Formats: sequence, C-alpha cells, structure tokens
Amino acid sequence: MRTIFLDLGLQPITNCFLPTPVVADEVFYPLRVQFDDDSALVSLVTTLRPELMFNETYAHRASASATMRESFRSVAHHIRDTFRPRRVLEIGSNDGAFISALSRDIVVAVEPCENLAGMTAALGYRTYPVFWNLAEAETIVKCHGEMDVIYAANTMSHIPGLAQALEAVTLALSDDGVFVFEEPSLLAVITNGSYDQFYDEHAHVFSVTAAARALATCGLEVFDLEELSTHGGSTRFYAKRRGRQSHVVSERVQQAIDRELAAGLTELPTYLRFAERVQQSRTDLVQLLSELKAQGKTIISYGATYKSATIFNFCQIGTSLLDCIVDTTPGKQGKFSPGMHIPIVSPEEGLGQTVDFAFLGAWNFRSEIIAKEREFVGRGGHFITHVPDVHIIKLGATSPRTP
Ligand code: DWN
Repeated sequence: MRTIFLDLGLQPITNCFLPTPVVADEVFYPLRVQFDDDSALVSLVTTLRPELMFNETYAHRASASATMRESFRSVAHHIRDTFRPRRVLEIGSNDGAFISALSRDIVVAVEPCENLAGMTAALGYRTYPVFWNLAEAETIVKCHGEMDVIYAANTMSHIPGLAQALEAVTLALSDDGVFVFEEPSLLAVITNGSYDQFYDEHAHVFSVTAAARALATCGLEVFDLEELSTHGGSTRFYAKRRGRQSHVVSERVQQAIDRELAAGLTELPTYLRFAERVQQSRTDLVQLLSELKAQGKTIISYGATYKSATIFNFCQIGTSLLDCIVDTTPGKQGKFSPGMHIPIVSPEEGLGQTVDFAFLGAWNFRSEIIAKEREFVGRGGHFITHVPDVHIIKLGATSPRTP
C-alpha cells in the first residue's frame, strides 16, 4: 500500500532557469512523496513528462565540481581495472564526466538532453540522444552487442518507469555483465533531514532494500555496494544476473539492509516523523533568515542547485531574504531561479564585500566551497546550512560575527 507522507507544495520544473523574472506560463506541479510498504520504494506521487525536464536546455554539468570530477574518474578506472570490460554503456552520460576517463573504442553513451549528448559526441564518444527504454536497448545491442558493464550515476532515480528501465538493463547486459549504478541514499536523506533531495527529477530516492527488490523483479541481484559521501550520501550498487556465479555476494549487502531495517526505513512511522522534521526545518530556516535580514545583514545563496529549488519554493524564500544565488555554471548565470525568481550570478559578482551570510544551496559540496571561499570566511562571512538542522556553520579559525 502506498501512503503519502510529505507534501512540499507547488513546485516548478527545477531545470527551468528563467531568462527574465516575469514569467506568465511557468509550470508548477504538486510535489508529494509516498512510501510503498510492499516494495519499500519512496517515490514522487506526480511525475512530469520526461521531455519537460530533460531537453536541450539542460543546465546541470556533472563535471562542475572537483569532487565529482574525481569521483567519476576514480570509478571509471576502478571499473576498467576490475571488470576489464570490452564494452561499457553509460545511461545518462551528461557532459562525459565518467566516459571521458575511458577509451572511445569501448564506450557507448545514452543521454536524452541533446545539448549534453552533443558535447560527448563532439569528443568522439558514440552517444545516443535518446531516453533509455527497451526499444533503445534493443537497437544498441543490435549495433554494438551486449554490454559487459552498464553504468548509471544519478540516472535510475530519474526514470519514473523503473521496472521498464531495469528490464532494458537486463536486455542489454551480457551474461556475466555488471550493472553499476549510484544514487542518493534514502538512509542519508532521512538521517540528514535533506528533504531537498525530493524534486521533479528524483522520481525515486532509493534505499538498498527497495533497490534490491526492484532489481530482483527484473532478474538482477545486488552483489556488492559502496557507501559514498557524494551528494550528501550516495550508494553505489553492483548488480549481476541472478543465479550467475561470476561474482560472490558480499556480506556488505545484507549489512546495509539490516542497517536500514534498524533505522526504520521499511516502516511508515519513520517517514511521518521525517515529515514533521521537514516542517520544523522550514520554520527554523525562515526564522533565521528573517532575523538576520531584520538586523540589516546581506544574505545570498551558494549553488543554484535543483535541490535548493525545493527549499526556496517550499519555504517561499525569495528576493526579500536573498539578494542572489551564486553559481559557477555559465548556463545558469544571468538567469532567475525556478519558481522564486532569484537572480543567479557568478560567485565573483555575487559574493562581494557586503555579503554577510551565504546559505549553502550546494551543501553537498560544503568542504569544497568553504575551502574555495577562504576570503569570504576570513573577512567574517558565514555559511548557513539546513543539514542536518538549520544553523550557522562555525568554522574554527574565524572570528564569528554576531548575527
Ligand atoms: O541528480 C542530479 C544531480 C546530480 O545534479 C540532477 N537531477 C540535477 C543536479 O542536482 P543539483 O543541482 O542539486 O546538483 P549539485 O551537483 O549539488 O549542484 C551543485 C551546483 O553548485 C552546480 O550548479 C555547481 C555549483 N557549484 C558552484 O557554483 N561552486 C558547485 C561547487 C562545488 C562550487 O564550488
């Protein structure tokens, strides 16, 4: 049975970075999250047509941070050296952060956003500008043969028709092939109170329990996993065809499922308590920003993340509290944030001398950003985060300014 546990209000399409703050036809939809106690899957109630979200205007670049560039390079080399694949397929190749660490001769990529597919095609990687489904999997297998490794990062959670997408993986995988995919961890979301992992593109947020059950229905089995620190806590799954002896099932899999059981991830009350915490987070964030503003402080947000669209629209935080959002992505600069229409500018432009506080919209890159913005911190600037609860981050070496 499915139960809705979280209502995050009307939300915009998170990839809709607007050219002007006055928009007549912006699309909004109700963002509600449900728990299914049969499959243990946590997913959105309303999913949008994929073409509305993933198209030639797609702004996110997987290579935008040093943290993710290194993560993709390292997993690509690990896969190459461990499984020695003759053919690797990446589903959702974005700007090529993963495939660019592998030889063009062995890689096939699938990327529905045409601007991104064009980037990797221009680098010489065979890229299909299509949505992943059974028909495309058949075409790819006909042209290139079955795949020894299929890799997907932050992609399976983006596909509403999960069963069909996994069937397509099963179809394209060689008999002893390995399906490696990594996604934000539901346990991390529940532990961190990071409700901003729920937005239009995240049709599901996976627990190990739910992912293992979904894979099992398509004849696949998780044989190993890694807990990653990326995106505030992610899980990297390694799956094979059920019954194949090619890889021994690690005890780490059952241990992760046991941890989730102990944390209550298979029980509705856990999610109801999480929803209460989300309400409190909203109250605390609006109160903190309002108090700082009333004291004459200048506040901006750091990182025009898709996640922060959820926060700002749910909390109704707009330009009365935040002067701007800073982001290094050229395609976001000069635009306005979805729904709340906050101007987005470069860090050089937005993090000027007068800024007192920066809310971490990209809280998942907290260390990288704080290290980069030593000057802001050095002159008494402070970062604010809502993870795991709303607070001003105290950094040892700085003299705190009284809020
Ligand atoms: O799953 C998804 C994740 C992986 O990427 C997508 N559905 C969409 C997107 O979500 P997001 O925007 O929440 O992801 P990030 O990776 O947290 O975005 C970070 C943003 O912060 C980027 O726009 C780059 C920016 N940034 C910056 O301006 N300065 C990041 C760093 C590290 C920096 O120093």
